[in-house]
Amino acid sequence: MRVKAVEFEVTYINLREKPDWFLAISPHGKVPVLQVDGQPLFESNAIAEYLDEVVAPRLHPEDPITRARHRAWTDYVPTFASGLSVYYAKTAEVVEQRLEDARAKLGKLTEAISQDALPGPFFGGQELCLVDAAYAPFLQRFVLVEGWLKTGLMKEYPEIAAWSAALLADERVIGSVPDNFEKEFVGNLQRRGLYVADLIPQVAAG
Ligand SMILES: N[C@@H](CCC(=O)N[C@@H](CS)C(=O)NCC(=O)O)C(=O)O
Repeated sequence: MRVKAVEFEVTYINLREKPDWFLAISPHGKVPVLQVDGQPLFESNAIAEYLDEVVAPRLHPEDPITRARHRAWTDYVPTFASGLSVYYAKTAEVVEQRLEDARAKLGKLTEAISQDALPGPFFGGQELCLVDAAYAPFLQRFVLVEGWLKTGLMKEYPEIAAWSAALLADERVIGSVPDNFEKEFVGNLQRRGLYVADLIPQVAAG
């Protein structure tokens, strides 16, 4: 199930071996890139906003103030994600050292939810919105890693846990990654030699 009924083709890029054609269209050598009529669009938010403008249904709120606040919280994604680098630490000591910073970022996101998103279940209320789309990939990964690392962080922030649960149960979020997502993700954690990789049960590690 998709949010937007639009024809598209996906090409997954091996980021350890980027093809030349990809480097030619991606100004920072990063994914995602969306090719529209031969024009490459880059930066997730720019791509999401473009699609929201050209393909119904509109996910951004109608009210300009609400929309601006939604954009502002979407801008917070990179800071939020950097705070959860606790999950990508190489040793147990570094996990400990990064917990406080993670709490600061989770606390800030809880403020966002309390001020702009309640009663949920999604950030914009009953309907999925672009803020959900921006955070979902990060929450999807953090929830997986938390399941193995068990820092207890998600339990400390019930609003974020509830939002994550709503997103992770949504068919549109589930369908946003390929079937082998967890296996590929685990392989990536192992290749990077991260602390959490040693805690993953064999069956998940495949
Ligand atoms: N601000 C960019 C960030 C994109 C980004 O960091 N992509 C990562 C994967 S999630 C990537 O392509 N990394 C490859 C690299 O930096 O070599 C966006 O939101 O599109």
